[in-house]
Amino acid sequence: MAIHRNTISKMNKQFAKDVKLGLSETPKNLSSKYFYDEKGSTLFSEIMKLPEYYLTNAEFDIFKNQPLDIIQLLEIHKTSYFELIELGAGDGSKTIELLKVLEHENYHYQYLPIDISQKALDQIENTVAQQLPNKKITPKKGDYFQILNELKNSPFPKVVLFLGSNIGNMEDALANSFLKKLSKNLSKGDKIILGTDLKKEKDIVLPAYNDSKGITRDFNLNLLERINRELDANFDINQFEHVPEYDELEGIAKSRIRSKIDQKIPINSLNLTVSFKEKETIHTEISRKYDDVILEKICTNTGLKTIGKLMDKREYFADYILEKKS
Ligand code: AVJ
Repeated sequence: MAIHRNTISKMNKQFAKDVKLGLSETPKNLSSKYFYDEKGSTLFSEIMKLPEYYLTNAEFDIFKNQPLDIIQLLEIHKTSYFELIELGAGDGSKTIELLKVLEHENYHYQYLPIDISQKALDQIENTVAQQLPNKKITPKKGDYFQILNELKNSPFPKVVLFLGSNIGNMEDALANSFLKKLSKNLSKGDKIILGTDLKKEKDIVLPAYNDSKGITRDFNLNLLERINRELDANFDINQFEHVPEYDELEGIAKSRIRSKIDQKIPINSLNLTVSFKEKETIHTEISRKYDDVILEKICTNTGLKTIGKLMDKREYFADYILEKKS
């Protein structure tokens, strides 16, 4: 038991630090990167299947219906070998549609999904084993940039996939520095496929973050439950609510957790008691929605230029093809 507790406390040092800081600031905040523990990852899989969460289907549509257009925009030749690197591949269901066509068309490439979660990598290996039994893939477990840095030494052209509008969780300035770092790990001519959810009416966006089954609510409030589990706290999630909003003009969906009452919550592992006023909120997530102007803005001084854009038929979602020009 002691060993068990020790291992856990070691793993959660950064989490503990970030929770302590975030809940001491005004306004209170917690990073959306902490959504994805085991329970959160399961809830996110359920979100992706919800009718209101149009993002996954829209991007799947692009990969299912326009793989040849994607390949054409990537300017890759059947004779030359390339590396297809995916950052945070999830279950790989979109990418597999591209892989199927690359296989069928006899392209020469290696598929390298990168994830910090071994479970995610196992899932991709299974998907590929089932749908393309002859394709050997090269999963890499670890930090995106650490692995990209290792891969930088290979002499082959690269295509990096960063799908699902995962970039949308970053403020624009952070997205810009993320793309700068990514670009530094690439060579001239390399490509990126960047999945982005597009700006659109509130009637479509907001329900994606406020589904009728309440899965997104559970996903958001799981952050408090995670603090209970990992930091020995006492949040009663019935005394908190999920508050999503979408500002159409700004194009950012925001999620907060709001206290229903005045309350004080002890977080024992942090030696901290957090006070909430009635209606006080914790900021937990932003989901940026893009257009060409914002995309260009986050590409500023990255050396990356848009050379193509593919959208689903409803034009809800776009996969931008970026090229490293300098
Ligand atoms: C995985 C970051 C793309 O922001 O749409 C889903 C996460 N949050 N429902 C998103 C999420 C609430 C999702 N991303």
